[in-house]
Amino acid sequence: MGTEFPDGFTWGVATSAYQIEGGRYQDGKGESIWDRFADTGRMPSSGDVACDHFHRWREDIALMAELGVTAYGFSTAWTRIIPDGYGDVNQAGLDFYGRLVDELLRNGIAPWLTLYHWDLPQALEDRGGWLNRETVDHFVRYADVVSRALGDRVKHWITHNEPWVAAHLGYGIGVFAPGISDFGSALTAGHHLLLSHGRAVPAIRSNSSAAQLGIALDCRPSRPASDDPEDVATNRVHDGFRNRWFFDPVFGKGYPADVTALCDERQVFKDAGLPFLRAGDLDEIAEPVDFLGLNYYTSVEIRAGDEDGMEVVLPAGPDQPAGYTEMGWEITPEALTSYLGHLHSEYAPAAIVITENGASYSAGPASDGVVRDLKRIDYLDDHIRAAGEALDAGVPVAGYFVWSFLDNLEWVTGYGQRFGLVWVDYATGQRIPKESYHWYRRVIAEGLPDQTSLL
Ligand code: IFM
Repeated sequence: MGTEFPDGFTWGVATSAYQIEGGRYQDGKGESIWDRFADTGRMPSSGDVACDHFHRWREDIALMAELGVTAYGFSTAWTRIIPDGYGDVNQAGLDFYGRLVDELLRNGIAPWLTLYHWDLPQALEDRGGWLNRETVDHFVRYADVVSRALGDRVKHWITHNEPWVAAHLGYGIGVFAPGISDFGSALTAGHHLLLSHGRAVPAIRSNSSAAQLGIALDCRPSRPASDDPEDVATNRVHDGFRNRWFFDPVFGKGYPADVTALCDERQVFKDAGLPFLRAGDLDEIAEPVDFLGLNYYTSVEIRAGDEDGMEVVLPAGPDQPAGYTEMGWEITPEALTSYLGHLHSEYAPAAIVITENGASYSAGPASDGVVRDLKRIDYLDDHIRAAGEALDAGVPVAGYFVWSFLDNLEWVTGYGQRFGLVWVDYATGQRIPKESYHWYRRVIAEGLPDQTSLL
């Protein structure tokens, strides 16, 4: 017998603005670092049109309603609302999200609004981006503007999605926008992202007193390749840089001492310690939240000599060995169960919501038009079961969002990686619900079947 998910459990789907909206030049939208990254040839395709959700949002919400989700996780594009990140507010941008939220509510779907899914206004990047502490103030103002406008209707807010990615891929190794490669910069950007989270929480609360607030942290649970003390030590370092560096300060533990010691040892900032850290910052970052958002896809095995936390498993396309998705990510649902248990015992968040989980498989429409994405169903089934096991063991898992609702722009890997429950024909914009969509609809309506075995 599988887990019974309680009444009130949140079943959702998620997307992000740059990955689906398109509408780049519409209604006064400003330029983001991802627009610039695409324009300068740093990625194979741009999000200029993407899924054209900017025009097709009613159709998309109708598909969500049919799916039966109780929540939709999406992000607002800062540049639609404040085109330069500072300065004038663009009412047309706010109105777009206002219409979206109203339509969701009309369909009984709770909007879960993420303020930042990596698309920093380019005008702020020109002033130093997340390396400039002033960006924190601009973000808090943006949070205030959005929550003033939508806080009467939006009751679930996420400040940042995956700050590790924004900091390390964007400023540490430069494979993501804005394309800066400097380890110290990644730590600086990460700190300012976290500080802006902590400061935005009270700003949002003051505009939306009944709101539930959180942050969505990505993770790479890791295990040592062997009992060899060097593998064990390297694994600890990996976990420190990749996971604890973000989870610890959000939950009041500050930056992990073993990792800051390593930064000193490696002279990341010469002898300056952590120069971005000011008195009071850690208290602000630890502002209490109502839930922890967890984005989980995979876990990794670490051995001595591996990069200590900066691992980026590059996609290798559709010819992956069994046990891997097309992103080249190993399928490890058991690590989701154990990591949820670890988060519960280590940090005791009031609730944990799995804000992203899903798999990239390129299966498309067969000659009969049906998209038989059975591997995705298997992946989702395994992971929902894994979340259920944690719930059974007493972890307060309160919701689960599939990444993603639609196939969309998978950042620097372009449109080839498809995570959606709904197939998107990028030439025409046509949407085709995949078999996984129909399967998820039954899970939401009836619960998990005792066993799903498709492959
Ligand atoms: O598509 C991304 C999303 O933007 C953030 N989390 C991981 C997803 C899959 O790579």
